[in-house]
Amino acid sequence: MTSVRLFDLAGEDPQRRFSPACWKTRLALAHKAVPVETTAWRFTEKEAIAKSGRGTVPVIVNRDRWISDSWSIAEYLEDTFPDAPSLFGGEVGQALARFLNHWADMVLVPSIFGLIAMDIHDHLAPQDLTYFRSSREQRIGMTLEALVASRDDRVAAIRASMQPLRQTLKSQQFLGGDSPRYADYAVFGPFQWARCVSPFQILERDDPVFAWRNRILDLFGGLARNVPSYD
Ligand SMILES: N[C@@H](CCC(=O)N[C@@H](CS)C(=O)NCC(=O)O)C(=O)O
Repeated sequence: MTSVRLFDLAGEDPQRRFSPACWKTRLALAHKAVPVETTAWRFTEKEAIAKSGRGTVPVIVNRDRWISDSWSIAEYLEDTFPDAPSLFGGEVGQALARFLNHWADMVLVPSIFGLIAMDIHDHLAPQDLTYFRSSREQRIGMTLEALVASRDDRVAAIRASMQPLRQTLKSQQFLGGDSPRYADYAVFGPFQWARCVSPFQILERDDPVFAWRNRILDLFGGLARNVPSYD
């Protein structure tokens, strides 16, 4: 099988791959056992992914086909490699994974960003610093420093908001049930984002969510564990 190219967001250290969305795709490719070659990509390298029609990663290139957006990529992989283990476990699983993917992007990502924004900044390549700060500060309406200043006061509420996840993982090993599916990778992405750039402890060590996160870190020979990261 020819390998797929993945444009993968990197920090100043080209091995520090910290994008939550790229981690979803990285794990989806591993789940499908698709060989991958990654290209370290920085926020300001828009021209390198112009053929995808978007300015965000992940982007994959399979033969001469360019695909962007982690959800679209997951659907593409499911359709293109039907004989490999399923990412969704059928149409119902796909529909429910869509919800979890949106929950991860719209609830988890903004919450976690408020805890790690400065840590992301501090790991960026020099050429990305101004772009990252100005684009994010415009979005949040304050400085990165002001956003994270109260993180110690906010983390308990963020942990509490994860209660549905925690409760689910008390009765099953994975969001996919007995084995991991794309829903797991979609929710794991934001936790791996934090782990790759920040020593800040988002999850308590006795949290079932932490144990689940460790199970994902162990998958595929420790693919997500054995990278530049904290803890
Ligand atoms: N919903 C998109 C989100 C993609 C996205 O926002 N990616 C970020 C990295 S995590 C990015 O490339 N940002 C580029 C920028 O901010 O200019 C997906 O899942 O692929």
